[in-house]
Order: sequence, then structure tokens, then C-alpha cells
Amino acid sequence: MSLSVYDDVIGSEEMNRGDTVEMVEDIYESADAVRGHDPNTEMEDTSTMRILKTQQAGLKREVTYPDVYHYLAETECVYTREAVKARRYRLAAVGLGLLCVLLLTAITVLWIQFNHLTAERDHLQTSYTNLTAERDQLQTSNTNLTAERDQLQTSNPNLTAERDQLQTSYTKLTAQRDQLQTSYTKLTAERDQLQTRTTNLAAERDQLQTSYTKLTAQRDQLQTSYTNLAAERDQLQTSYTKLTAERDQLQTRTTKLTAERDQLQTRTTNLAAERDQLQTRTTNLAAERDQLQTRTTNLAAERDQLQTRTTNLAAERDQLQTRTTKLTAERDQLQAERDDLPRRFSELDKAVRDGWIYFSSSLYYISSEYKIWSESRNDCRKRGSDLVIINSREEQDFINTLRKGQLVWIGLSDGETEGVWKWVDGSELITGFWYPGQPNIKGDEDCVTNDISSDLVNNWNDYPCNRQLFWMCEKRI
Ligand SMILES: [Ca+2]
Ligand SMILES: [Ca+2]
Ligand SMILES: [Ca+2]
Repeated sequence: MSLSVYDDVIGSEEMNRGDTVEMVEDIYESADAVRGHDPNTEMEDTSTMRILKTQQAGLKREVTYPDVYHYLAETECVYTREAVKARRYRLAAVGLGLLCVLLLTAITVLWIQFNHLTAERDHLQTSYTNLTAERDQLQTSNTNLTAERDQLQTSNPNLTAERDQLQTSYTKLTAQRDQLQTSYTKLTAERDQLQTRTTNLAAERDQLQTSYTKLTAQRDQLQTSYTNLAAERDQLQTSYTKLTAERDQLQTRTTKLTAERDQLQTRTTNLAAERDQLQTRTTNLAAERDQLQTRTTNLAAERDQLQTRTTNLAAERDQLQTRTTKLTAERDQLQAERDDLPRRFSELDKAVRDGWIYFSSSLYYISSEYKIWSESRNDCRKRGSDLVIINSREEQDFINTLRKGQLVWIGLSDGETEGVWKWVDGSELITGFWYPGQPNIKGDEDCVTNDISSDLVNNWNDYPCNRQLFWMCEKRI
């Protein structure tokens, strides 16, 4: 069925191809009229569509049913062609775009070439200008050279004459040069000979100079030697003169000595006789001398004995004088003591009455109360004395008797310097009567007392100074 329809459509197509072509052309024309319009021209499109619809309505009135299918096929074909056409338009648009790009590229290339050509043209213009200027210069030069050439052509005959003269002169000068050359060669040979001779002469001069220097040195040496020899000769001459004079003097003296010798020989003979006499006398004198020597020895012994006695007597005299001096002093002292005896007696009497005890030119006082060492000393000072100073074993014994077994301060301490024991008069202790093992405590025990001990001699002990003890004063009278 469909095939029959298709055949009908083809048949109607063949039948109405002429009308259909006209209708399609109308549609295309309408479509062309529609295409390119804006949506704003919808009114026109609407009218166009109305026309189409009217036409289609007209067709519907004239066309049969198969014609409708044919028309639809045609319409579909028309739309397909529209699409193809649109694609062609797009291709054309793309082609146009590409063409525009190509055109722009070509324009750019042409622009660049144009610029390049313009620059070349400017360059050529400049070159042309320069060449024109050069050409003008060359033309000027050509003109000048032409003028010069004319001048030179004018002066050419003169120059030819001058050249001939110069040629003649040249020939003459050539001949003169040849002569000079010959002379020069000869002179060169002569100069070489002279140079050789000069060299030889210089060498000879150097040798001679060397010889001269040597000879001068030798001459100087010889001169020096001559001067020395002349001086030696003068000295020798002087010596010779002196020696001649001496020789003459010696000859004279020899003559005199010969005469003297003769006289001496005579005198020797006489003297031998006298010597014999003198020998005899000498023998006698020797005997006398021996006797005198013996006597002298005896006298010397006597003199020594006398000297010894004199020395002894002088010593005895000196001893006597010393003893006399001492005795005189003792006498004076005794006289003074005798004169002072009333005063001392009165003082002694008073002291004894005050409790002092006399021993060996000193008075001693022993306290009846206790005090520390420094106050004890102050008490002694108030009494016109000081703490006792023990100077001897006798005094030590006396004090031991006097203190009757009591502990008493004595005037000895090491308060100033530890270990340095000093008496109250400032003298340093030399030997003391320390109890064995004393002094024993450093620092605390600086004052000395007679301790209680079985030993009556060695009984000193160092005690603390602030102990309350008896004390003993001593006053020298
Ligand atoms: Ca004393
Ligand atoms: Ca001490
Ligand atoms: Ca002690």
C-alpha cells in the first residue's frame, strides 16, 4: 500500500513538476523575502505567513490528497534545501571571515613592505642627493682639471725645454756621481785601512799605557827605595863620621891608656909591694877584729840585759802609775763618800726607821699588803725606788732570806714583748734564777715572783700580773 502511495506520489510528481517548480520558486521567494527580517518585523512575517497560508489554502482547493503528500514531500525537500543553504551561508560566512583574516594579513604585510619601501626610498633619495652633490663637485673638479690641463699644455713646451736642460744636468751629475762613487770607494778603502791602523794603534796605546802604568809603579817603588837608601846612606854617613870621630878618640884614648897602663904597671908593682905590707897589716887587724868582736858580743849581751831591765822597769813604772791613778780615784771617792757620809747616814737612818733594810749599797723594802704587779711598782715609785732588780747570786740569797717564804713581785716582766724579759730599769735579763720548767705559759703570765719551792736559789716563776702578792722595792744609795 505504501508502495502504491509512493508510486502515486511519484506519478503526481511527474505530472505536476512544472507547477510544483513554480510553487517552490514562489515559496523560496517568500522565504527569501522572510529571511533577513528581524523579529520586530513580525507583522510582516505574519502577513507573509498569511499569504503562504492563503496560497496553501488555494493549493488545498486545487490539489488532491496525493497532491498533499507530494506537496509535503516537496516542502520537506524545500526545508532540507533550506538547511543546506544555511550551511552554505555559514560556510560562506566562515569563508568570508577567513578571507577577511587573509586580507588583514595581506594588508599588514603590505604595510610593512610599504614602510620598508618608504625607508628605502628615503635612503635612495638621500643617496641621490649625495650623488648629485658629488656629481656637482666632480663637474667642478672636471672644470678645474680642464683649466689646469690647459695651463699644463701651455707650460708643456717650457717644461720640455726644462726637461732637456735637466736631462743634460742629470747626465753631467751622473758623470760626477760616478767620479764621486769612485772617490768614495777609494776613500772607503783608505778609511778601512786607517780604521785598521787606528785599531792597531789603540791596542799599542793600551799596551803602552799598561807598560807605562807598570813602569810608573816601578819608578815609584824605585823612588821610594832610592829615598830610603838615601836616608840610610845619610844615616850611614853620619854613623861613619861619628865612628871615625870615635875611632880617632879611641886611638887617642888608646895612646893615653897605653901610657896609663905603663904607669899602672909601675904602680901595680908598687901596689904589690904595698899589698904585701897591707896583708901583713890585715892579718894583724883581723886578729884585732876578732878581739873586738868578742868584746862587742859581750857588750851586746850586756846591752840586752840592760834593755830587758829597762823594759821591766818601765812596766813596773806603768803599773805603779796605774795603781797611783786608781788609788787617787779611790782616795777621791772615799773623800767624797766621807764628805757624803753624814747625809747618807741621815738618809739611811730615816730609811731604816721607815722599814727599809740595807744590803750591799742598796736599801730593800718588803710590803705588808698585797697588790697586783703594776700597783706594786707604783708604790715603789712613790717611795723613791722601783721593784727589786736582782743583779747577783748574793742579792738573790739575801732576798730569799728577807721574804721569809712569801711570794713577792720582783721588777722583771715580758709585758712589752712576749718572751723578752726586761728589768724595770729597761735592761734586758741575761741570766736568771728560773725554777725548772719556768717560764711556762705564754701570753697570760708576764710578771715574775719568787715562788715557794724547796730550791732557795732557782725559784723564779712567771705569774699573771693581776695576782695580788707582796712586793719588794730596791733603792740604790
Ligand atoms: Ca739589785
Ligand atoms: Ca709571759
Ligand atoms: Ca709560771
